[in-house]
Amino acid sequence: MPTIADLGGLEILDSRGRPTVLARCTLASGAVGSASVPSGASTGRAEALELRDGDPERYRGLGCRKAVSHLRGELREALKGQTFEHQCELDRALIALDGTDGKARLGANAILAASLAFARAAAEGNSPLYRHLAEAFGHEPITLPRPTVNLFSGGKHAGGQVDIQDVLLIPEAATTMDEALATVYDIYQHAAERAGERYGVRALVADEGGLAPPFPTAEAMIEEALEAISAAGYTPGEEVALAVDVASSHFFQGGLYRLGEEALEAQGMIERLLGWLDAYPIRSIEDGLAEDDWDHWPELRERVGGRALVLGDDLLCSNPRRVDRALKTGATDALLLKVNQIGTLTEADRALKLARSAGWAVTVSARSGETEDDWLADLATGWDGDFIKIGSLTRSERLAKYNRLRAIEEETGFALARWHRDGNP
Ligand code: 2PG
Ligand code: MG
Repeated sequence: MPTIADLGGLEILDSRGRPTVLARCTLASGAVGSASVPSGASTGRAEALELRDGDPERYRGLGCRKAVSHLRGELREALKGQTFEHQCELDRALIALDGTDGKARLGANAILAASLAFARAAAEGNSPLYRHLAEAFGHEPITLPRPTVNLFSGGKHAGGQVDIQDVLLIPEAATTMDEALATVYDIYQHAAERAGERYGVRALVADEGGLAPPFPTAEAMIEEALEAISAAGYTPGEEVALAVDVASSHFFQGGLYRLGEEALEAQGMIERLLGWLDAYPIRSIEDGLAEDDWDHWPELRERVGGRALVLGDDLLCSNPRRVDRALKTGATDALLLKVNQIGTLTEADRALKLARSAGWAVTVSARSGETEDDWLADLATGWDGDFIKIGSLTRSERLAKYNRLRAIEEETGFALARWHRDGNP
């Protein structure tokens, strides 16, 4: 039975060079686990609070010393010597200690770091983290999540040269992680060369490692992805398909979707997305509508009619209450799971199980600000994610997770998940 002997914290820097939180948990058995938490840029308004120091003299207010001091102080004092038989008991204690709705007092960054570090320590010496997370939450994984890999970036991850945030590759024909990554590498290289020839920006990459040429329109970005797939010798829509993260909350202003030169009402935005589905092999549309546009999401889902996943990120914020609302209103049929949006493993698992109860697909996702920690790969495998979204095959904070997936693949022999709407792979 894991008893916490000590808890510590450290302010470290994420992939944007901004401070974030690392927690270290020592158990009475001597096992030690540490974990660091990521941070978003295109955040949803309903996300749990990421506690920042707000001191403009230091990291422009983004310091995490307060969050770290909570780990070293209040949380350490409260948890030291306590035994938690199950992860959910610790998470419940963390939530109670914070005492606010959105982890606004101690900070979701401190709380999640503690939640994850405890899981790591509990797994240490017993089983690999993916298996520990599976067993702790009653999942029975038999596959690896299929990677959806960022090729082109726009929006808040790339300085807004194109409004939509991501065009991602889904290596659909691949049966192994090994094959999927090799396929994506090939296409990325072709896309980089083509971007160099056309825009002279071969090497410039965005926050998640995606290429960020100054495409004139979102459509041009999507079409260039299809060209790159073909140039690499793959058949778009057969071997490799696309996903898009429209991240439309971030260009929704004054009730209108400001896409390029246009200002579209929700109806117009829905028509635009349906037009993309007609024209391009897109399997998943993330945040096609804005985070508070609840009225129109059910129509989007209905009119998409199962042709692509209607994936909720900012809309759902991995929050069981919002997932429940989406479930009851028929707003989406897929969950983007980012545990730092909600702040503990237990609450994230609740959101996932709710989504699963309605037959939704689940994409487990990294954030645009990441660390070299690789727990996401274990989480996505252990919790049986259909897809995983990490970013491009560039930048070590992304590669740490891909490489961990390769190691898990080697160890388990799991093939890639194959999502089917009827749930029968
Ligand atoms: C998203 C994520 C990851 P961020 O919108 O899905 O791509 O971005 O971490 O900036 O919220
Ligand atoms: Mg998103």
